[in-house]
Amino acid sequence: MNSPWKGKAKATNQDHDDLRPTLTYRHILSNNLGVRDPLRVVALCDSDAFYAACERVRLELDPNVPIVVQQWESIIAVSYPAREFGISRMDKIKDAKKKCPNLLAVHVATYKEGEKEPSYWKDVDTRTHKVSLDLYRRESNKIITMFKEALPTGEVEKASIDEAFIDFTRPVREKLLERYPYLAQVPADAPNGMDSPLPPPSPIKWDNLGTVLLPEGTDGAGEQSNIDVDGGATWHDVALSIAAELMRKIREDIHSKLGYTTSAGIARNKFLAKLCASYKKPNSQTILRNQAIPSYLHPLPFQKIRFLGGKLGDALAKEYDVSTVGDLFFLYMVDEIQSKFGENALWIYELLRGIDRTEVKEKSALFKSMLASKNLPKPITQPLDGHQWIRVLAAELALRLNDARESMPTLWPKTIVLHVRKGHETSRSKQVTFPFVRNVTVDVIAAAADKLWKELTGDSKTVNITSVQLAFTGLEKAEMGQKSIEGFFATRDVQRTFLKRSREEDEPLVSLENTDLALPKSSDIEAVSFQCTRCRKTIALREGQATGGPSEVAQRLATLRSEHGDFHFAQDLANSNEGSVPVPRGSSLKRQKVEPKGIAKFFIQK
Ligand code: DCP
Ligand code: CA
Repeated sequence: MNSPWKGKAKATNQDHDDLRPTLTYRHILSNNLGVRDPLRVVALCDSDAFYAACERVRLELDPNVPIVVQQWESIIAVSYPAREFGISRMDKIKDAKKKCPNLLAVHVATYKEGEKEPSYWKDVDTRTHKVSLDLYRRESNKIITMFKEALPTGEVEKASIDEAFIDFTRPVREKLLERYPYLAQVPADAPNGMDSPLPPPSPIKWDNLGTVLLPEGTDGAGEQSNIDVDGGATWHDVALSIAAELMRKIREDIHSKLGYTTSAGIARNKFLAKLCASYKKPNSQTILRNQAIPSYLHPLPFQKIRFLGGKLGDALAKEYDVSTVGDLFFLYMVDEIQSKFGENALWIYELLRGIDRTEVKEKSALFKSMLASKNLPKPITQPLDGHQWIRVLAAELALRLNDARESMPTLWPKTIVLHVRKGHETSRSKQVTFPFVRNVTVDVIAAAADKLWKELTGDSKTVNITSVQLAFTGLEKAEMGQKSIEGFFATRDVQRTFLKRSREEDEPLVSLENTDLALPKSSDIEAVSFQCTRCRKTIALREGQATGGPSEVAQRLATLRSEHGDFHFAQDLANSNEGSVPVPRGSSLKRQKVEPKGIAKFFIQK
């Protein structure tokens, strides 16, 4: 295969040939608006001081009131008026109050033993209460719904509780063709038909569209003053300005309808949109024009960039004595690096140029599992004491499932999983098919979970459980073949029936879908290891564990199998809450066979 670096070795600072591509009628009329579309526009919209804003709106307070949200003794959100007193998340409540005596500190809502709903209790205690983020999830969903309703042809991807990526490419294209209908007609005298270049756009009025970052020419990034007209604009700049108009309108609507201010970054891809979203906060939006990309990126310390931080960043900084994106940019011209890392470093090469072809995509996986968990400051020692925590976790799952079913009435969990950690030992889990009932109440969930709890604790007189997690997995819109499920929900009383699978038995201790551990084969029973069909690793009993009678060995192997399942379970749950991590782009990138050393190890496609 030809090297993707070909021709790049002699690149210069001007090597940003993708920044001003020649646009043709074929581009503008294409219906295939993928990640390589030259008029692609993406925004990242983030809510300002989100939890503090949710509490301010709930309490109907004046936006100028300094307010922080606390969780036990820590501050987790600081409103902008409170920030003016120098208060930050790092402060202890006591110190924050010294900085601002009028500070309002609201403790997050909590679930309390014996209560079905979370609330704002007077005395909260981590030994008896569990944090509830339900208010913030609900408010977050309202904001996401507003994005989706305002942009029926856009794509919205929730990136965290208060951030979303929005792909404006299609809505912008529609507006572009509506405003400049002459773009939809290839002129009769166009020299190359569809492949003829578009005429230059009219100058753009940037005023009131946000902070526009300066193109090259000054030291690093700067702001473009509110110039009335911009003669050097490209069609991509026009696309950005249309997205900025739409974004501003949605942000204004969110503010007037829900009371939240937001900040957005608008650029040609997710990486850059995210990078400039916090350029100016609060209640602001920043536009990064393609011409400004090099001057914006180069002065940034590269280790601050999400994918270039951590161990990879440390290793690069140490080995090459570099600190900024610009340093790395020029370093990457060097043949040595190219031959050393080859294709595997291509994604860094592209990132340094502000290229990111990650899609904006709604994550349906968001609904695949729902987890309520509690790390216990005081471990459970009596098996019977587990019940109260199970009810607390069941209350949270009931609330969250019923909330989700408001917009998706047939949403149904296939399975309920109970996961406990015993002291510092490894954790265990049990799962069972979830009964199909119309009303998912705390009682129904707690009954299923209690049964799992009994199975996990067995006949033990005492236990040492330091963490309890209860999860719904396999959440999907239920289908009942011929019968209308809505009819079922509308007409029947609470009754137990089951989805396709009707066994309510102890299933393999592997929890999430896709977790596909090999079931024991007869030849495995006397074996001392098994191969996980998911990660393909051979998992073996340790020396000394493989002794004893066949049934003892089989029992230990079964325990090992279940613990390995727990490991995947924990990993899946963690991953289901995280955004995607970029991997080297292009399907042609191959796995390395030889275990690489030094920095090279960071460039393997996982
Ligand atoms: N959060 C948290 N613990 C943290 C960081 C954040 O509980 N260590 C919660 C509280 C925040 C919310 O997540 O309100 C969103 O996090 P952000 O980092 O976006 O911070 P804010 O929205 O509070 O402030 P900003 O205006 O800087 O975005
Ligand atoms: Ca935020």
